[in-house]
Parts: sequence; structure tokens; C-alpha cells
Amino acid sequence: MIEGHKEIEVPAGVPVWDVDPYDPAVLSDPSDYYAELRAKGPFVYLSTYSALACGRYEETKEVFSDWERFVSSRGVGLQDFSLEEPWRPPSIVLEVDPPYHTKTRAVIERALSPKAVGDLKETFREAAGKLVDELLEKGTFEAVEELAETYPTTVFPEAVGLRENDRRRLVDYGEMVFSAIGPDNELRRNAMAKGPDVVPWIMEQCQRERLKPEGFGATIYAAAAAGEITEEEAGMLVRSLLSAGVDTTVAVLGSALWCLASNPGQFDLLKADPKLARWAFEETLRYTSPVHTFCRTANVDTEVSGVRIAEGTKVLCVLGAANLDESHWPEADKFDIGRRPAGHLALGAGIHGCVGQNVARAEGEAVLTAIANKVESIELAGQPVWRPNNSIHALARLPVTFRGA
Ligand code: OVM
Repeated sequence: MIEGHKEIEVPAGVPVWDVDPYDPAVLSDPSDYYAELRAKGPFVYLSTYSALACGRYEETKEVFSDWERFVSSRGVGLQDFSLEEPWRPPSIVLEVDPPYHTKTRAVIERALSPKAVGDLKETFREAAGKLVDELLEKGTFEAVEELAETYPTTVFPEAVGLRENDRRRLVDYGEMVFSAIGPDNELRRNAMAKGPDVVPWIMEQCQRERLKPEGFGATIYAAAAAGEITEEEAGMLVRSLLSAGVDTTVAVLGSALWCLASNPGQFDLLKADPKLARWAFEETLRYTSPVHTFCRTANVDTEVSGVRIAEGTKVLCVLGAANLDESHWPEADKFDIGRRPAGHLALGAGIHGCVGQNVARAEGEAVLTAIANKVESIELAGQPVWRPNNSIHALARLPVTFRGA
């Protein structure tokens, strides 16, 4: 066993690479690692973890979306849940396969439907306008804390219907669930150390009586009242919202601001046509991949692009590398809001594709539209600092200056 999964042989023709993708230095500045991973071939064997990794667009998409051969029920991190006990009861939507997945996914999809999210758009826009006004007033501010964290932790708990909001615990829980996808390294251990304070609070907020009669949580509990799922399953699906809905949007908003601050020509295009906000958001997803890596587990002996993959093999699907693959994306390393990057893998692909993407887009569009309408220039006011995490690519600090029109 290695990191909770079976040790595998090096498949014929696959290069052995001793890089540690979870080294904080790689996580903070992954572009060389991404490029080398793609250059080495469709798959590499990571000797540090006895696992395969892929970072070319085609193979990453194939492995990530083929739920029959590459299952999620054995965990989407390095640990194989068929061999080791996970750190928390598995998610009943992320870490399961059909047919069970089909049922839970339908419930959460209904709660986060285009109609449900459409009803929130005005509230999201108002909150974004107000926040951007406040930041313009300040001029220079810390964009991770004061924008990227503040916005989602204001609008999202409200949309879920939480009666109690605790920004710190919501962000720290995200840090835990996403670092849990990686190896038992210092990053994971530091995040997990907050568990005793954070986990009981999160579990408490998932209970029916803790939720308002309207919101995503209420819709999920309505499915329990209708007998579609149990009350306990409803609580677990609310836990999924709180697991996946905070750190991801925190990451993408910080990165969007970084992209605009470092590409003033692109910000000019956005200001000239604020309707491009949705494409600026989409291109930020492709260009920065807020979720950089998730794993799958081969559940059968199989083959991808001529490479034999044995049952029990963990495959790191490096979404961040696939989204920058120059053989799929012309001028992949350019942030270009005119690109319309359909098919990027930042939200996954296939049956496990991000179920919260309507919510994420509504938040992103609201914030970027408010910035496009109100802000004349965005400048870096200091060095951006990245925050290494085993599966999230996000900034820790981003000092910026907004100047008004
Ligand atoms: C969950 C969940 C879903 C997506 C991502 C995630 C690791 C968690 O259902 O708990 O983060």
C-alpha cells in the first residue's frame, strides 16, 4: 500500500517520473509541471505515489468522464476507499457510482436548477454592486480576503438557507475536503488539524431544523419529505453543498481578479462590453483551473491510448494541465476573454460534472459585471501569493487597487 492504495507496476511504454505534484512549490506555480506532464506522453508513472497521471486534454477527458471503467466510489483522491477507511463518511454524490449516484444527483440538480439559480440572480447582482462600491471607496484592498472570500461567504450560505453563518469555518472546511483529495502531506495535516472545531459545526448546519424554509437546503429536504431520499441522505447532500460550494468560488473569484489585473487589455475589452463577463469567467476557469487535480480509480483492467491500466490503479486527472494543452487550445497560455472555451475541464466532464456550475456562474457573472460597470482600472498593489492546496489552485493574497470612473 502507498497513500492508501495498491502499489502498481509501471505499464509498458509509460515514463517514470519522480516529481511530487503535491509539493507546495509545484502547487504554487504549476505551469512547468503541467507542460512537462503533457510533453512526457499520454500518461506518466509517478514513482512518489505509485499512480498514473495524465495532463493531455484527450486522455484527461476520457478518464475523467468514463464512470464505468474509472470509478469515483473508490475515492477521488489517492486513497482507495475499498482498502482504507476515508476521513469522513463518503459523499453520497461525489464518491459514489450509478445507479445510486443517479438518484442523489437528481435531487441536488433540482435544488441547484437553472430556475432556482435564476431566482437568485437579482440578489447576487445587488450584493456584487454593493461590495464593489465599498471596495472602490477603499481604493487599495486585499482582494482574496475582501472580495474573493467575502462575496461567496455572503451570498452562498444565504442561498443554501443557513441560519448561522461562519465565514472562517466554511472556508476552513473547504480547505479540508479539498486537501483530503491529496496525499497525507503537511498541507493535508494542517488543514485536518482544524477538524475538531470545524466538522461538528458543519454537520450541525446540515440538519433540517437549522435550515430556513426556503433555499437549496429546503429543496433537498423536500425530496426527503416526498420519500425520494431519507432525512439522513438529505443532510449528507447539504453537506456536499457546504463542501464544494465555498472554496471553489473563492478560488475562481480571486483568480479572475488576478487575470484582469495582469491583462489590462482584456479588462478594457470587458469594460467596453460588460456582457463579456460570462466569458471572462469561463476563460478564468480554463486558464486557472480552480480545481487542478482529482483522481479516478480503474475498476477493471483496461487500456487508454494504448496504455494498459490495471484494476486498482489511481489516475491523477490533472485538469489544470488539460485546460492549457496547446494541442487542444490555440495560444493556450494566453488569457483571452474572446475565446469562448467550450469543453474546458475546470468543471469536470460527464455524470460527475460540477452540479453547482449554475450557481458558480451566477456569482462570477454578478461580480465581474459589477466590476466592468463601475471600475475604471485594476492594478496589482503588491505581489500575488498563491495558497498551495492538494486539489484547489487559489491565491492566498492579492493586493489590488481599484480606480473609479
Ligand atoms: C461533496 C463534494 C463534491 C464536490 C467536490 C467536493 C472535494 C466535495 O459532495 O462532498 O470537494
